[in-house]
Parts: sequence; structure tokens; C-alpha cells
Amino acid sequence: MQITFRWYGEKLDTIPLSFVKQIPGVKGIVWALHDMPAGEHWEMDRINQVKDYLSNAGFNNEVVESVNVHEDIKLGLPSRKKYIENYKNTLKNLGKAGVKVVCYNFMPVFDWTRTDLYKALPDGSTALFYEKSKIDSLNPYEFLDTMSKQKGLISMPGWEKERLSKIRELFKAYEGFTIDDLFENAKYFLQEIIPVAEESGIKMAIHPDDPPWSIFGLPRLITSKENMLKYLGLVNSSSNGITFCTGSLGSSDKNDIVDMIKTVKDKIFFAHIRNVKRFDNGDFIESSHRACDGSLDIVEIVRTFCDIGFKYYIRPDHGRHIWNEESRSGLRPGYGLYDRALGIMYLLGIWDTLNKQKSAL
Ligand SMILES: [Mn+2]
Repeated sequence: MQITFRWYGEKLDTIPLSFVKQIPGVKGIVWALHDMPAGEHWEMDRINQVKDYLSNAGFNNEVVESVNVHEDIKLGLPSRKKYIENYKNTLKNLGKAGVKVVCYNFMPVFDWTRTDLYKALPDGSTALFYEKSKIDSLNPYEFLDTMSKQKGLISMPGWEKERLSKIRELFKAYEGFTIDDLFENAKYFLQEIIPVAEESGIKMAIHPDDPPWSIFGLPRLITSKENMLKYLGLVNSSSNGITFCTGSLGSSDKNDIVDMIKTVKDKIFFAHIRNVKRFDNGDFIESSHRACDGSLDIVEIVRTFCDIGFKYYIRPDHGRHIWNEESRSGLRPGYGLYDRALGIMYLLGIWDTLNKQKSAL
């Protein structure tokens, strides 16, 4: 496995790459052209600019997160043809620039969803929190109104101002839309882009829905083992795979994470490993990576990745905000430096121990 770190680019991220370089084990930066709206074609010179910048800082550019899928593709509108063509051209360019894995998601309207970005944990740190009763009781417009008041949200992928200003139209477009419709449109998308990904040497890795259940009456695809297998079966190809996000899938106690990793092992090209603490009422909060701090046994999860001989990319996903980091301007909720660095050290500690044990056998 190879450790990576998500970084939002020279203009948008306040963490210098020279700091990331001091976290042991990080080889690659997970990047994207975050200023590009979904559906646009990524030009070669812009891609190469990032590649050079990363390479000068001592990192590879092999993982992109995300190339966002335009809403018209998810909805299956006639205009999807144009956006799919752009998507294919972007993949071709990324392949030429040495990109190996492209993460994306197929979540209607809302990307990841939380109700509080700075919920206090008992130790005084803060983290992303999901309060089920709040989501169940608010309509999407009220929800959006509450969320837009929270610092840093609008700068987060999937929550762009322009996109959210169209929220009413989007909800109208999804009226009567079922999960079968969404699977059908995903199949059409995959049939179009997977051959291009294959030719370009790119593995497509869909991110699970976060949280893994339907919200505001919208269907969600990657929520369970069954749906994951169904999605992988839509187009059978070594380029059709998964970003295995333990925190997203693990927000539901119905998902047995270790069993899921074993089931789809050959199709995991990218892993987000983080812990999450679930509560009996359906709420959850992101916790430190340590197994005993959350509901997921991160030691068993890393052991499973080690057992399947996982050779692709891993990143720590989100972290808590610690050491007063949330007061820093430009902080992206969940994407501070410190707790993600601690997370990496925890993952490497487990990984190195397991490998040492393995080689002693
Ligand atoms: Mn994730």
C-alpha cells in the first residue's frame, strides 16, 4: 500500500506541501482541479502544472479525487452526452499525465452530509457530526440554510455556491426518481467511460455514499455490500472499482467492514481509512483513528488490507480539528494537518507491525 494525503491545491489549501513532506510515509498527493465545475474538460496544461508542482515538492500525482460527475449524467438527461464526452477527454489527459486512479461519486444533489462541522468531543477537539433527527426533521432547503452558516462549508467539494443555488431545480428534477433509475444511468455512464479508462491506464474508483442511506428522499447507490457488488457488475472490467471508505460505510451498523473488504478485495483501488463513533439513535461523529475511540476496529481493518496484499493507495481521510487548528483561517472542515498526520502514524504503526510479524513467520 502507498500512503497519500489529500491536498486542495496551491491557491485553495493553506497547508504547505513542505509540512506534508514531514509526515512519514507520504508518497503521493491526492489532488483535483477544484475550481473546475463538474462536467468541464480538464486541459492538459493545467494538469501538467499540478503534476510539476507536486513533483517539485517530492510527491507523485497518481490519484485524483474527484473528477465530479455532472448532475445531468446522474439524471440521465439528453445533455449527458456532452458531459460524458468531456469526462472521457479528461480521463485521456489524466492518463497521459501518469494518473492511475480516479475517485468519483454518484450521489444525487448532496455530496457527503453532516449537521455540525465542529462538534466538540470530550477531549475538547472538534469533528464532523451527523445528527439523524435533524436531517429527518428538516426539509433540504432548511438544512442548507443551517449548513451555509457554518465556517468553511461552501469551500468544500460538493457544496459549491453555484451548485447549491440551483437546489430547488435539482430536487424537482429528481422527483419520482428511483434507485433503479440511478443504477440504469450509472450503467450508461460506465459503459461509456470504462473503455476509455482502460485505454488510459486508469482505475475508476467510486466513493460510497456518505452517509450510506437515503436522505431527503433521494436514492443512494453505494450503501451496502449488495449494492457495491451490483455496481461492480454493471460493467465487468479491471478498471471498474471502489474507493473503500471505512468511515462512510461504517456510519451504518448494518455494514460489516471487514467482510466487505474481503468480498470486493480485487476491486479496491483506493482506501480512505478513518474511524467513526456511532450512537444508538443513529447519530455519528468522526473520532480519532484509534480503534478504541470509535465504533470501527481499525486494527482489524488494516490487518484485512494487509492480508489481501493491498498494493494500491490509502489516505487517512478526515481528521478532527485539534491543537486550536480550527481557528486557522482557510481551514477546510475535516482536512486539517495535525489529526490526519496522527492518523497516518497510527495506520503505519499497525501496518509495519503486521509486516514484521509476517516476515518473521
Ligand atoms: Mn471518504
